[in-house]
Amino acid sequence: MPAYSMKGSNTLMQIRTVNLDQLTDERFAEVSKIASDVAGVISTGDFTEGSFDKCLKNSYCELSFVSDEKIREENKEMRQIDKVTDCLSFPLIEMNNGALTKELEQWDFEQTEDGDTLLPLGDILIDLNKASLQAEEYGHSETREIAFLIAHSVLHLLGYDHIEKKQEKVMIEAQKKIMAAMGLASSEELEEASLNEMTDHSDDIALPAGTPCDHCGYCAIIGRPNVGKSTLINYITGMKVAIVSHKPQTTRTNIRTIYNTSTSQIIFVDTPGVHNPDSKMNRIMVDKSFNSAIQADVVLLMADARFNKPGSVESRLIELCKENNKKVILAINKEDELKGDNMLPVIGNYASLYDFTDIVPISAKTGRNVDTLLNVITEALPSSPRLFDSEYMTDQTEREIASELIREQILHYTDQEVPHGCAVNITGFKEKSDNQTDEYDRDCVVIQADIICERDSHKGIIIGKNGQMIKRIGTAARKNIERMLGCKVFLELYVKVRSDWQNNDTYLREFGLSEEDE
Ligand SMILES: Nc1nc2c(ncn2[C@@H]2O[C@H](COP(=O)(O)OP(=O)(O)OP(=O)(O)O)[C@@H](O)[C@H]2O)c(=O)[nH]1
Ligand SMILES: [Mg+2]
Repeated sequence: MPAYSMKGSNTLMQIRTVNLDQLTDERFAEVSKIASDVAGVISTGDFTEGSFDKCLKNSYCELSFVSDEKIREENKEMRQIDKVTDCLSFPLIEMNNGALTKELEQWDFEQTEDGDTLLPLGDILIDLNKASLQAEEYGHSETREIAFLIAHSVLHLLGYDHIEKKQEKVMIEAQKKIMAAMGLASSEELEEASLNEMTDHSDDIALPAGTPCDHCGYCAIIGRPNVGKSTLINYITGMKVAIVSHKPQTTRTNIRTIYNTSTSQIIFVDTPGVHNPDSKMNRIMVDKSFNSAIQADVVLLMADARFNKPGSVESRLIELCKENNKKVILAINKEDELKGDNMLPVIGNYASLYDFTDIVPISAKTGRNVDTLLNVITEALPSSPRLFDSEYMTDQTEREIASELIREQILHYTDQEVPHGCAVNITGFKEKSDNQTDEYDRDCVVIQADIICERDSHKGIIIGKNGQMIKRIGTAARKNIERMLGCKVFLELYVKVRSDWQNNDTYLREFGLSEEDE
């Protein structure tokens, strides 16, 4: 028995279009018509499991046409890819290739004024400007490209994906069927070319630990919260090893990531931002930063170019380096935010404080000068055998990164003290595979996680009205975890209240935030 009852008029799935890109009325009507044609084909075709038919015919999604700027912003927020893209989908229902993977509940539905039940499937954003450029590039009509993108995005809402080859095939087939039913079929190569590409790291060269290196060692990145330490390591590794947010105190533990060239190896330690601790957890975080600086071969002190003078945190860190006689490189980050030659006074204000090995203005966000910084760090490291195999990218386990990717979405979607009072504890991480011979060939991973918060009121905010907030957090986190693991993920989130957990040794240990975890 389903956990819901629905009364509907059994019409067709609707794609409700929204004009956020100042399209003329005529243009908006034209593209809305394409959307409605796609909805018609999907509603009457065979793209969802039979038992979902009634739901599909009483469902809707919202499609907004947006500018380059808006889609870039959303792409960056949701997928950490700072690029204009053609379309983005934000599903609300847990599905796989048109079949529900979790039973629907009453709160998944909305009631209309007529007493009918409607199922919201999620939201889609499409950039028509990008679509036009792509149509030109692929040499087909703009209508075809727009129809393709709408169909592609709706399929995503229905649980189709192209992360794994097996899934990709199913999605391409569905996509082709829709285009053919609309009279817009074209060659297979075009379909495949239009699917988003995944980054491939497979061309890395294998350099085992123990082989001689001209320069090899540890570089601790320290600085106040929010200066961009994690952004820098993600840029350098080309991977999302550390979560980033515009809110301070994002990183809670030391994260090691490794940068290799054929003659060098830098083991970066991203550390929690140094601040005045107000709980046991925050004290532990600051101690982790200090300890990693003390133990490192070279310290990378990161400062924010927009504050042109060192503050108490920078002075305290410089003092620590002096006491321990450390080699320190100063990176002045966010130089993209400065106008003209305002960098020179900032450099001047720091240069007199310490005998820095070098001072390098950078932008961790755009990558400007990061290559120079890497050269300066490499030169400052001792000659030593390679300490880790070059394939080894980070000391974070998949489980730990998954937990951080969930916390990242809590930071993204909630405000004030809620995100800082939360921890995520992975309680289940089960890999499932049909292939008994290859342990890496997993079909999906089922993850259960507790979101721990400090108060009942916070729990209410995280769950949200009708569970909408936890659903958004879960969907966004699941997509990022799937990208990291390269397979389908089923994510179950539970919100629990543990007051004052940040001062409780047992909880800190359980959530991987105790002193002994180093
Ligand atoms: N404009 C600009 N913003 C940046 C740059 N580097 C990082 N940011 C932004 O600064 C914010 C903080 O970045 P993080 O990398 O999380 O900072 P962090 O130093 O690791 O912060 P904690 O983990 O809290 O210590 C994010 O919104 C980043 O997008 C940069 O070079 N330029
Ligand atoms: Mg950080």
